[in-house]
This record gives sequence, structure tokens and C-alpha cells, in this order.
Amino acid sequence: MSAVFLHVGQCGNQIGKAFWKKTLQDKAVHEGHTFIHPDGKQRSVHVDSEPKVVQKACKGLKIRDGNIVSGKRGRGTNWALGYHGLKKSGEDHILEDTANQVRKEIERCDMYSGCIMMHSLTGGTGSGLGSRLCEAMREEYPMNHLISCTVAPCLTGESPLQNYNALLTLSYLQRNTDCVVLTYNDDVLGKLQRKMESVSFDAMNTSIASALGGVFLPTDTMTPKRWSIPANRYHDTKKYQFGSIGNVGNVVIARGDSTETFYPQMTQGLEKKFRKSFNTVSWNPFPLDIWTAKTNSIGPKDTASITVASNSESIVEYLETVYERSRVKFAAKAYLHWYNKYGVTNEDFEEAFGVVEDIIQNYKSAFS
Ligand SMILES: Nc1nc2c(ncn2[C@@H]2O[C@H](COP(=O)(O)OP(=O)(O)OP(=O)(O)O)[C@@H](O)[C@H]2O)c(=O)[nH]1
Ligand SMILES: [Mg+2]
Repeated sequence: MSAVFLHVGQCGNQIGKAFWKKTLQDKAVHEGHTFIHPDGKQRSVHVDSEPKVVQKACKGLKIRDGNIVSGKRGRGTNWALGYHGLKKSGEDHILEDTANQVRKEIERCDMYSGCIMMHSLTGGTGSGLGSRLCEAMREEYPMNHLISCTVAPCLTGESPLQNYNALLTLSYLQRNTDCVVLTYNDDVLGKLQRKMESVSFDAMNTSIASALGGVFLPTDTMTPKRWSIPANRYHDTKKYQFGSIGNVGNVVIARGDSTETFYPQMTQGLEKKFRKSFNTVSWNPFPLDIWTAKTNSIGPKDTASITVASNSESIVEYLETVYERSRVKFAAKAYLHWYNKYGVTNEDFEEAFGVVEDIIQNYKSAFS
């Protein structure tokens, strides 16, 4: 089985670089062909509207010729411009070129299982083109999995358009993907600031890549009989206080389990402690899956790590913030002309509000 990775926009490519650095070091990755071809090339396509950004982020990786796609200019943090593309000012065919390269990459797979997309929730390219690509992938490959690994911006105003962009992207991801893995820049930054004085994007991306690698890199054991993640799955890597927030399902991945003792320990009581601290819902009889790997390829040699992907109620707080901040701006008709100008109508906004409101309500009812 093979997966195809799609890196969109500056954030998607910079995180992609950190992710692939770890991935290419994993012995099991080279033994199988899920992530790389027999000739050692990555199963990945990299796209950004700004050529220099994507070229720089791809340096040193093992990317096939033609799998780096670039446009003419950035999408100015505008979802509408990312989604609909440059029209009057000289179309750069970035959507068609990307779709073409992805199709070729899929045709190179013996058995294509699905696509993992990495992108930001609010950059013009990552959010707008990312949404359009998710839609196109769902249409073209409806039977294959589509996972979005997306990064939420710092809440304290990086851009006045960020909440609109996040709202529109979330609504597209909800409709077109099977799973969304959400990482919050605020949390990653906060965690690293406790360890170092100044935090670079590189340091943040290494940390995010470790979390994603912890989930996606090969494991030696899985517990498929307990695989039980319900519909509409938002996983996040947010650090929250266990015990107070409800939780539907979790995957716990232990790496560096060289003595293969993690699973026996889980069955002998550790699982109960996990369940209690995760505060999992009573209606899910199997809220915990456990995967193990003998080596820990996301950390230094001879270390161990535990990664937890949780489908948790904590997502509601972020969704409500995006919803409410966008509502206030929308009611005041603030910045709408930037979207209308590039083909997004007020009805499109209303539809996105509706979808995000539904996600919030569904999560609330799951925990009530
Ligand atoms: N963690 C992390 N976040 C990033 C990185 N680069 C950008 N971001 C975040 O992503 C958002 C902006 O998205 P970008 O990826 O830069 O934008 P883009 O997709 O290239 O779109 P345009 O430049 O608007 O065409 C902001 O919230 C940034 O904080 C990165 O390397 N790591
Ligand atoms: Mg950019």
C-alpha cells in the first residue's frame, strides 16, 4: 500500500521539509514502499504559489523531477484568491499542474491507499488552494482516504483575514476529507518558549514534524480489532488538561519499545489510567488504540516517545473562536470585498458558517 503526500503553501512545505527529514531516517520506511519508491524518491508533490519559497523548502529532499509545482505570485493571505486562482492578472495553472503531478504520482503506486495533505489553515495558498485540492481529490478518488494535517495560526492577529480563511477552510475540510489533524501554532510556540528563549519556525516545525511522524511513520504492532474512530474525526495535537475535557477516541503510539513491554503494561492497568485521564465518552466501548514500534525514529537514537492523537472536545473552543470572530466581521461587512472580488459570495460565507456551526453542535451533543 502506498500513500501520496501533498505539501501546499509555505507552511505546508516547511513542515514537509522537517517531516521528510525524519521520515527518510526511518529504517522501516526504506524497507517498505508506502512513503518512498523503490528508487528512493519520495511519494510527494510540493506546491506553492511563490517559486522561491517552495524551491528552498525542497532543498535536500528526494523529490522526483516535476513534483515541485510553483505559481507566479503569492495569494496574499486571501482564501478566495487561493481557491479561484489568478484570473485577470495571468492565470498560472497551479491547480491543473498540481492535479496532474498528483495523478502521475498515484499512477506510480501499486496500490494507492490515500493522500496526506499538509498546509496552513489561513495562508492564501495553503487554505484556498488546499481547499480546492481537497475538493478535487475527493471528486477524483472518492474511495481513497484523504487526511489533512493543518496548522492554525496564533490567535493574536497575524492577519485580519485569518478567521475568514480558517472558517472557509474548515468547512471545505469537513466536507471533503476523512480526517483532520489540527496543530495550533500557539501551543507549539508556548511549549517551546518554556525550553528556549527565542523560537524559530524551524524549531516549531521540527516539533510539529515529530508529532506527525509519531502518528504516521510505520509501527511494528497495531490493534486493528479496536480501531474505532467515529465519523467526523478531528484529531488534534493540542495540549489540554486531561480529565476536564471530553474525548471520543485516541490512538496512543509508543516508539522505542525495544523490549516490547508497552502493550502488556497497557493491558495490565496502564490502559485504565489512560482512559480515566482522557475522560473518554461512555458510549465508545473501545476509545483507545495502541500501536508500538521497537525503534523511535522521531527522536534521538535509543530514546522512547509516546504520541497521542485525540478526537477531543477541545476543538470546540477553537471552532467557536473562529466562528464568532468571523460572524462579527461578516455582520459589519468587513473585508468582504476582498473575497467578493475573487469569486467568493456572501452565500458561500453563509454556507461555511452553517458547516462549522454543525461541527460545533455535533461535538457538543457527543459530550452532553
Ligand atoms: N508552524 C508553522 N507555521 C507557519 C510556517 N509558515 C507559515 N506558517 C503559518 O501559516 C500561516 C500563513 O500561511 P503560509 O503557509 O505562509 O501562506 P501560504 O499558504 O504560502 O499562502 P500565501 O503566501 O498567502 O499565498 C500563518 O499562520 C503562519 O504563522 C511554518 O513554517 N511553520
Ligand atoms: Mg506564501
